Amino acid sequence: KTVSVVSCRFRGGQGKTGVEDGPVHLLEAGLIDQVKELGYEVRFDGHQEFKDIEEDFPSEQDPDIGRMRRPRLVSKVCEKVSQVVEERARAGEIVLTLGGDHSLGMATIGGTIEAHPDLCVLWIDAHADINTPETTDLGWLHGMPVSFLLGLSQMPEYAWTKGRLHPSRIAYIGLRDIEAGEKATLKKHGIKAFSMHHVDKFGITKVVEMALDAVNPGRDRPIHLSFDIDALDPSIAPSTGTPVRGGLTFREGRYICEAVAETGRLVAMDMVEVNPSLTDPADPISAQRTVATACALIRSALGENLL
Ligand code: DIR
Ligand code: MN
Ligand code: MN
Ligand code: MN
Repeated sequence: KTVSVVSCRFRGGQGKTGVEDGPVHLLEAGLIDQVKELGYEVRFDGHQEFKDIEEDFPSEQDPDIGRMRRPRLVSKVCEKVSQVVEERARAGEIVLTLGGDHSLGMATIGGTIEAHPDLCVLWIDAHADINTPETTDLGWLHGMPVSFLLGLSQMPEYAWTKGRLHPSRIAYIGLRDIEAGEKATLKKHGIKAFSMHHVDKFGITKVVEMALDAVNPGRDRPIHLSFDIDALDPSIAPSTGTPVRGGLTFREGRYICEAVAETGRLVAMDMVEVNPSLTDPADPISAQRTVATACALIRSALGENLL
């Protein structure tokens, strides 16, 4: 089995510098060898190239649309990434996308679902990322990818998005910072969302089981695992753009990934929002710890520790 690494050094969906270096640090930490060690073939043909798009859409050529910031840049990059992910998923490879910010989620899941139409999604995050151009407060696209995947957001600049994901095919785990407009959208569409309150109440084992029962009751559907590192508690993953205290423990994070591996249905994974430049001066190894945590989650989803 081949794991296809799609490295996206992209930060245009949010406001902080450094998240584009996430993939570089994950690779420098030895991620490819770690994946090979698990018995996979690894395909990695270098970082995805966004230079042309970045030159075509510098900020002066990419004014806000309503509240949306850098809307054309994000759209063009995501359209390109989506094509790459689709092609690799069609080739039967497990597509591992390294971000970069979570606006990439519209690209990766949008691409995977073309190859696997019965796809279901687990979105692991402190945030729901389901704002629409109307509900967004800050305007950054990393808070909106799910609304495009579900077809709730439509605009000419995003005509390539197909909105093929049905709301019953996505479940969240780890939420703890949701805006009022997002909450209304989750309710309206009956989307299964497990917050940290549910993790405390039921335990991670039960929460993962309930999430999979909702989106994948027969455990026969292909699974896309979209992992925002900020789902984890900042004590284990501090180097990220929008940390929120009270997150998943290291074991809870790994348990989610292991449970997905156990199904044998993982077809794609995203590891996003690792920003090694955001380090606590009092904690010099914070970036290293965040990167090591991200690598461990990826290995878990690929079956490490399954006997
Ligand atoms: C906020 C923050 N809900 C937004 N979202 C973040 O910008 O829409 N997502 N940080 O990862
Ligand atoms: Mn996110
Ligand atoms: Mn997040
Ligand atoms: Mn984000």
